[in-house]
Amino acid sequence: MERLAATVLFICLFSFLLNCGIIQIEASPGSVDSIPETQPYRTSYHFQPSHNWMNDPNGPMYYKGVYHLFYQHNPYAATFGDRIIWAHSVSYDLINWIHLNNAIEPSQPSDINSCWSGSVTILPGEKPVILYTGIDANKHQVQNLATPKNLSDPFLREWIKYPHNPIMRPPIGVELDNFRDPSTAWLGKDGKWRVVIGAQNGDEGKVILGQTEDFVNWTVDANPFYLSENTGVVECPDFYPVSIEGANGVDTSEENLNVRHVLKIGYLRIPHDFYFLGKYLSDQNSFMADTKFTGTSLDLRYDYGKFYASKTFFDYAKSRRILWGWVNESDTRQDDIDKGWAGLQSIPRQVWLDKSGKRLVQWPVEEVEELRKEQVSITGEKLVSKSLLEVSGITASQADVEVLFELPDIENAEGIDPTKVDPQILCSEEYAAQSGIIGPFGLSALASEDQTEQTAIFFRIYKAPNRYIGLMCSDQSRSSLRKDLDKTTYGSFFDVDPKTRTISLRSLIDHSIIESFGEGGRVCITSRVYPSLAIHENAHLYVFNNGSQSVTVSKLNAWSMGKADIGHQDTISCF
Ligand code: DQQ
Repeated sequence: MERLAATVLFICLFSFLLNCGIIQIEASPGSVDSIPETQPYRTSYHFQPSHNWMNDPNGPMYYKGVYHLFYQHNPYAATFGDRIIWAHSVSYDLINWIHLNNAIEPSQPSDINSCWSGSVTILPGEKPVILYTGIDANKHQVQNLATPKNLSDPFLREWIKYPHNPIMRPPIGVELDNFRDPSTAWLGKDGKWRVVIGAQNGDEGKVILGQTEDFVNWTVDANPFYLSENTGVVECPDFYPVSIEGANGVDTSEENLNVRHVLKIGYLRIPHDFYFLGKYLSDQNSFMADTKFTGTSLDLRYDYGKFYASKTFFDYAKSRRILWGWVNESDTRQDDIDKGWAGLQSIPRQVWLDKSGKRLVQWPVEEVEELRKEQVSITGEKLVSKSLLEVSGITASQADVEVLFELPDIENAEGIDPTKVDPQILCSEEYAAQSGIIGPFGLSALASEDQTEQTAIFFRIYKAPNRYIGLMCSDQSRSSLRKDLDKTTYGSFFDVDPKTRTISLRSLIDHSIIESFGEGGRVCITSRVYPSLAIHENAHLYVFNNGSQSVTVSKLNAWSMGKADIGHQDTISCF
């Protein structure tokens, strides 16, 4: 009897310590040293939970000195499921994270079948509120409200649901099971708060406007704030102002002549995040976008690779707007089950309006540079045709690389009509190993020594009618010897200034993800890759030029990256 009691006590204590992360039976996510061979794709400085499924970032905010990230999580499996919850982590620097207890789980009739995406709004007096989508008992999508239990806890560990949820239901003209993902609210001059919500009616994608004075009583406008034909449902809309000058961000409620507005939408059918710049006409509750959605490569995207269901927030501590995006896997469902996890968050990016006023610029938050360790540099190195130069002396599987290429006389560039070609198709036809005139040149990352595996992030330069354009590609076609992977090659065009004749590239490499920022962050491409040879110390990094004209590496700096602390469990919540 005594032995049984002792065993029970031991099991209880063991599971308590395990749950609280005081003892761990698997290596914490992370360092080059700690990643076991069986987990070569686990990242070292990209946010992810210790195990199981993660998708959209939810409700990011800065509150009392602490950054908060909630996210869509299936705590029971490495695949999406029918009981999705809001997991919750906090950070002092956006890079090292503490995992807290789950913030919101199904419990009310209005969210009993899942707690889907939503946002945080910080109300006057520093009072955060969460709006999220509940999948109710009838599998209909409704919007719910939750508030913190204790505002003096900067970690906001506990959230209380409004007892009379839901606070919004689909209006006429919106399908009952396609009304989701409330945005952060902004305050109008009339004293009313407004949010946008994604929706669908048949083939139409809609963004619906909700208005309130108290966050409890809402009117939902059946007239869409934005409408697109033949697209299907809009997911995770985001609506915010950007300054017309400079990189500083502004509060979501800012509305004056110094700002323009961004409407971002995701389409489930074409899972990319598209954005429109335009003018917000607050008195008419409408948005005049500069461009229309065309379903072609002309549409602006945050990222031309894997990056979806993103969300921004205004970080008033540093006057910047920060963007998070979900970076999905490119391997199979069975791989995810075998790995025991799926899904990453991008490195948070500062986002602002480009000087041209025609697109946004994104750049990894400065805090990530704290992880930079050993540095190697190359300056003034001419890459003649068919050059391959190794960047050695750093951990190529976990690195940050910045490079500036100097172009030859671009008069010699090949001609192209960018309106007649899809850059993504061009990237897969004119892939990295093909020879052009100016380019392909760029980085070959997560490469094996014999180059049989490599992910090339590269450029080609073209002469278009009346201007010069660059093509930026991320070529996954040779990223792995494994066959069962999505190896889609991504790409986009951008304008090249014939006066500067330089092209910049920064890539954040982290075992199975490469986030690349071309032209100072004007073109971004994120790739997931799963090399079988180029892992850990067998991964190499090169600069290359396969164009017939030489290009010069005028400056390259590369750093080994340290491991972020992302496996840390909040212990206070265990006691
Ligand atoms: N993911 C959530 C939805 C959202 C979708 C469900 C986007 O709220 O529309 O996990 O990835």
